[in-house]
Amino acid sequence: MSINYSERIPNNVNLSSDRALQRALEHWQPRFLDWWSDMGPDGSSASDTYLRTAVGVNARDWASYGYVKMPDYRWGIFLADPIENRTIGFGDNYGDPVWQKVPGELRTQFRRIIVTQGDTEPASVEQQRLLGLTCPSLYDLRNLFQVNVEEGRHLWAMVYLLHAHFGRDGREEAEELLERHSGDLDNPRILGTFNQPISDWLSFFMFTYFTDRDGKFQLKSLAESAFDPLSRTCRFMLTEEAHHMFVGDTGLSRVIKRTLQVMKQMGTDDPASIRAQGAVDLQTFQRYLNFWYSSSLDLFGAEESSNAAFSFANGIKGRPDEATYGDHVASDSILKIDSQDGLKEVATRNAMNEVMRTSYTQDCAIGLKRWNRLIAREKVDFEISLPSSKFNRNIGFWGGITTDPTGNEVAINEFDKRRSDWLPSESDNKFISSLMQRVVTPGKIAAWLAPPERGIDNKGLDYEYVRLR
Ligand code: BYC
Ligand code: FE
Ligand code: FE
Repeated sequence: MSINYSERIPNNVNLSSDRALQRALEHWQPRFLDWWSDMGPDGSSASDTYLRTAVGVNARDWASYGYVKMPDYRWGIFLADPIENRTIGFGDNYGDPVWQKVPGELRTQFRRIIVTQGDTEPASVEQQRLLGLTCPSLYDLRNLFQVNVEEGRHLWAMVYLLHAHFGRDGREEAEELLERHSGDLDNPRILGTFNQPISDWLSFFMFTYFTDRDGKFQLKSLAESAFDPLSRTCRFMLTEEAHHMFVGDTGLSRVIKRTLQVMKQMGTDDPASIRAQGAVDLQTFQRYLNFWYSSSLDLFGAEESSNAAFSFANGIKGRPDEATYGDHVASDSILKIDSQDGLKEVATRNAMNEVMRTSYTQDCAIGLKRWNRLIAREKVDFEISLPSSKFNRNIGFWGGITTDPTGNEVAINEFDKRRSDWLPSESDNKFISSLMQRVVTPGKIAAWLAPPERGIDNKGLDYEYVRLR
């Protein structure tokens, strides 16, 4: 299905055939642009950025590259092609045809989940608003901007569903998505992690590695939905999402590579000496990882959740890669989950958040394996690890319980004493901030991370990915 770019709102949903919907979205569009100009990447609007824009929804040739001023980016509404005769893949309605409309009795729950998904997208743009001012290279700046415009488009995707399927309530929710703001004390974003500041690029890479990966898993589970327009929307979003995690994965690899170079040159593993050379010591890296990973684990919700059971039973949200499971109804099995009172038996449907969190953890571990190979190759005695899923949690069985990174419970005063060994401290933040010097000469790269292995779209590393104005 091709994308119509002659319209004000590019789309492949035949928007012009529904005048009321088209008008409603054209009414929302200037508000979105105002929000982008107030809350989007700071000081970026006049610069030409080498961006990819979606031009189709096929796996091959779906994007084209070119210089774009971000306010002119063609945000639009793109759904993956329908799958013929698609049937519901899980829950009480397993095997029935999928729905093109939201069943009346499920409206509230669908709306809530679409709003929650939609809320994270502009939140992340707000969190990353100032990073351009301290970019380590033009290559990295371009990647930041690419992520930002695509998160903006993901907001469009959810706003389309709200407008097209939820009437007046949906339109109101779409307005509110532009009114809540990350970190706003009176009107914050819905989920915890999206109110955390991302004020340096180490945090940005951690966020795109760990938090965008939550996005991957949530989108995969919504791609299973019985509500077909939601499924098709999320399937296309996943195409864009892969690059966000690539930015995190390669960004963190480059930080480690640079640290290892410095350690080798200086013949030291002393954090202070490594810092003195302007690189990130592995201990600090581990603390940032502990923070962003544990915060992202909370995004899956509680281990035992009646919301999750309802969503699964009613076809709202399946498991990522549902087809790989044997039992798609999951109505008479249990899962044993570690709680403070020992192993707790939870009905599988109520444990769906935990099922997803477990697959997420396995996916997170893949990058660490690679990073640890880099470290081992240099004969450095250090292993980066994911902390226990009990560590530093705010949601679920372990919310508010103090443990060490291996998951052993410790008293609160012990936690407070050891906190700066386990989580980024003020002085860590200060040090990392001190590394954040803006580098915008084509081909040059800040000293705290290694250059990328290759450029974007077969362009060289010295390509002028952003023409700053
Ligand atoms: N912070 O029954 P429970 C992305 C609330 S990332 C604050 O376990 P449920 C992206 C919960 O809302 C993907 N509150 O909840 C990444 C509930 O509140 P109420 C985003 C939290 O519903 C990077 C209560 O606690 N997409 O796309 O089973 C850049 C009880 O919890 C949190 C989605 O999340 C938290 N962390 O699960 C850009 C998909 N966790 O109802 C973008 C849509 C839980 O009692 N959302 N609560 O007031 C969902 O599927 C579900 O809402 C959740 C929560 C999985 C998030
Ligand atoms: Fe997104
Ligand atoms: Fe993303």
